[in-house]
Amino acid sequence: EPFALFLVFILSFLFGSIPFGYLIGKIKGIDVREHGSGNIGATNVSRILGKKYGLLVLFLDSLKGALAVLISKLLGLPVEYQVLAGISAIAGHCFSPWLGFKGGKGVATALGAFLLISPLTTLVSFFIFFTVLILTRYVSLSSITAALSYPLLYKFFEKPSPLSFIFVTLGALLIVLKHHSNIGRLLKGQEKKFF
Ligand code: NKO
Repeated sequence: EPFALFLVFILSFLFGSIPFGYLIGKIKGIDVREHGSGNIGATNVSRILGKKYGLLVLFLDSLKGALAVLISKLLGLPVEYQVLAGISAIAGHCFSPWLGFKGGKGVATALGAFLLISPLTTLVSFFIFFTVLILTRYVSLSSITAALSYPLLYKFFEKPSPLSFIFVTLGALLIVLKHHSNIGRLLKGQEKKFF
């Protein structure tokens, strides 16, 4: 039923839109959007409030992406719709209505969502993320590399339908586009290293 399906995507978007990084900053009396990179993601929360809080945000932002996909899995929806639910959660995180349709960059939410879509692909791209991070110390570059390689790895490991492949590619592109200010800083050599 198209209407029920529509509700699943709305619900996924709403899950994704919960800005955990912003909320945890608020609890600590800080608007994380006014410090560091200005992002609400795990990396910036870690910069501002410390590793413990960064990991908490990473966990919660991933969890909401995983929950969105889990719901569509439990409803027995086909993979294409599961991917769309994941993308809805990523979009909710990137364009949160609670933050004036601004938000994060979607990496942690994609990690949780895509872990349920393709554990193998996600594990490998997690490894790519860490390799780039160890080599360059730029979280943004690591995220961008993981996102750009994700569709290719997904195609290789899962042999997805053309539609699933297109949806996953769109999700990855959204993440890359959301890093536009990081890309500008990287090109100018002004991006901050994480450690
Ligand atoms: O503050 O602009 P900033 O430097 O913070 O932050 C840039 C950063 C924003 O993202 C985050 C979340 C960090 C998550 C770290 C764990 C990531 C492991 C990713 C592997 C899988 C990725 C899947 C992509 C699917 C398309 O970038």
